[in-house]
Amino acid sequence: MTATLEFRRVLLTGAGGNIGSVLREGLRPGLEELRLTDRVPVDPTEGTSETFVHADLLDAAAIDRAVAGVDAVIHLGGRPDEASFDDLVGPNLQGTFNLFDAARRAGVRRVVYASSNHATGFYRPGDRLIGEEPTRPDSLYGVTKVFGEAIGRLYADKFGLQVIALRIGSFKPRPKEPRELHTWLSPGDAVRLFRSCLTPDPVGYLVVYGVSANTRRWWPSTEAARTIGYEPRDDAEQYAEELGESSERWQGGGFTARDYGGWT
Ligand code: 15L
Repeated sequence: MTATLEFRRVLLTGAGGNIGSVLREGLRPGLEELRLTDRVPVDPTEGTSETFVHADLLDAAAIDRAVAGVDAVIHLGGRPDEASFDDLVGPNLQGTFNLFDAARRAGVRRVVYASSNHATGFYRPGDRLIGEEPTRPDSLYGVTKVFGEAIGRLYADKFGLQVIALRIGSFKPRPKEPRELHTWLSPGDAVRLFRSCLTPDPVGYLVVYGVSANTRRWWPSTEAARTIGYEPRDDAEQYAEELGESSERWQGGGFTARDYGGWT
């Protein structure tokens, strides 16, 4: 867990959110600075390498200040769920552009982008996805994640920014419903995953599913995961008897329903 990291000064956007709060402690070892940013105040842990820069993703000048001088960015910020287009367009589209463009102009070498399994939610449970299939978003939220991946790909190809898009499954202390026997990402594996994304080997553009070593995972380990050295350890199977079989028609579960998120 304290392996040498190539990227010593790292910015974490959305640091006050669900995943950000859990990652902080596990990311800190080996870093000179873990710079936190969010639109809400977040207290850096005293006596550690954490600092805090207050910034709204829509405020390009504030994002420039947040990004200045870091080697890598882990971009978790934005809305993490289905919402109206009006509510998603700011944080997930404009905000993601602001972040990538600030990184480009500041000479940041790597951006780790928190995408989602909902970029491919309209695949069947039997489809074993490796990240190279066409996207099939299951929601407007999923569409915004596809946009973030596309910006990442553009910036990798055009500007040489190293980009890893993580299609995160269900990040929770433990799986709570049958679908999550397939999609669970444990907190420990999330730390392993994000730390893997800071290892030295140069990457161009990679897509990796963020999932634990679940017996029933839909997303097998891939060349891209091996490139960054991600080796998950946890398995949702221990909860299988309690949770029962999942009967999803699509991988995206509830997000695929016609009325999910208030469509009329
Ligand atoms: C996500 O992308 C969401 O942010 C999270 O709230 C869960 O819905 C998760 O996917 C999931 O698929 O379980």
